[in-house]
Amino acid sequence: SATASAPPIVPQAQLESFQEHLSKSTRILALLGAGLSASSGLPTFRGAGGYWRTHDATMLATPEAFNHDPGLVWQFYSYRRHMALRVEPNKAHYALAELARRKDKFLTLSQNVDGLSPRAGHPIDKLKLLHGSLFDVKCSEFFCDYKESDNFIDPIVPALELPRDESDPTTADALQGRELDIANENVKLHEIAMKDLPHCPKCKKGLLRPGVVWFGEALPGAVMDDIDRWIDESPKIDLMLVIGTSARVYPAAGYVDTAKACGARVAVINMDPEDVPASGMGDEDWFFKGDAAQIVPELLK
Ligand code: BV8
Repeated sequence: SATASAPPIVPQAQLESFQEHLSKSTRILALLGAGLSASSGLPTFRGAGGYWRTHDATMLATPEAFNHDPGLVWQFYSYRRHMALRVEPNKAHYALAELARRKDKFLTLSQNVDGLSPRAGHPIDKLKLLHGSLFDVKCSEFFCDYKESDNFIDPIVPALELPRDESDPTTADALQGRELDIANENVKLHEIAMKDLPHCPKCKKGLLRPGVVWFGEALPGAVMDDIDRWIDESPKIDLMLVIGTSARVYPAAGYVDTAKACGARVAVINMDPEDVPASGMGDEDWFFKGDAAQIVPELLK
């Protein structure tokens, strides 16, 4: 009996018009966000149960939070390192890596720090990690230049071992009745003695910190310069892919406007049409609603 054919992941007419443009594109820019990794099992920042809601990540992903309570911030990052190490890249990560191998003038800008694009074999010369990586660590002392990449030790120090049930130590219920209010300097989570936190092997003095860009910190200058040089080369960008991101965090989100100013056509892939802010969007050429892990491989076939 004929199997009931599943409804197409992407409406045929939209797919054809996109693929027609893709085949002729000579310079493509992609901006990736947490929605790309959602299907791999990593909660997005603001999705249900995502980090923002439970951790108030905007409070934790800051230099102030780290200076005030490095043990708490390290628990947040150690938990995310643990989660990211336990999941796999999905078909969309692989499809983007494949496109990068196929198209000479293609550049992926990822806001994600989860390490899944590198693990999918994305050519690193065509992948810019705008916000760093959970698996980079560096010395937090301004005078020390110690940096380490691909640190996959989990937990990075024994004191950061997760509770037996691997529950996230900093979610709202884990804090039941405990104040987690950094701004008002209230009680901390269970104490981790400073001496048990990761320290810099070079200067011996400083605490190591996650090699990510916190709110209020500048994105790596060299990365931004590389991107600007690439954008200024000819031919101009003619296609911009905005995948699984609410495009609310700047300056990363600004690249969408830059591509549009170059005359690029814009394809947005997002689970929630309402979530992509009007600014910089709303007049995209294609909006593909649904799971990036399903849609992106279809589009890039
Ligand atoms: C800077 C690393 C200046 C850390 C991150 C007001 C006050 C304070 C600051 C600001 C302000 N206004 C603007 C700013 C600047 C600030 C900013 O933009 N804030 C926002 C919140 C307004 N930006 C900064 O601070 C930047 N630095 O400006 O420095 C400066 C300059 C010179 C010198 C000194 C200083 C630094 C920003 C980098 C912050 N670090 N990450 C960490 O991860 O812990 S940002 C972090 O959040 C992520 O990296 C990501 O970029 C962002 C979350 O965004 P998304 O990835 O889009 O995730 P989100 O959950 O929001 O959305 C998921 C989307 O996927 C949704 O649309 C959803 O519908 C969709 N989706 C879900 N499931 C699926 C799906 N789509 C498809 N398929 C699915 N299955």
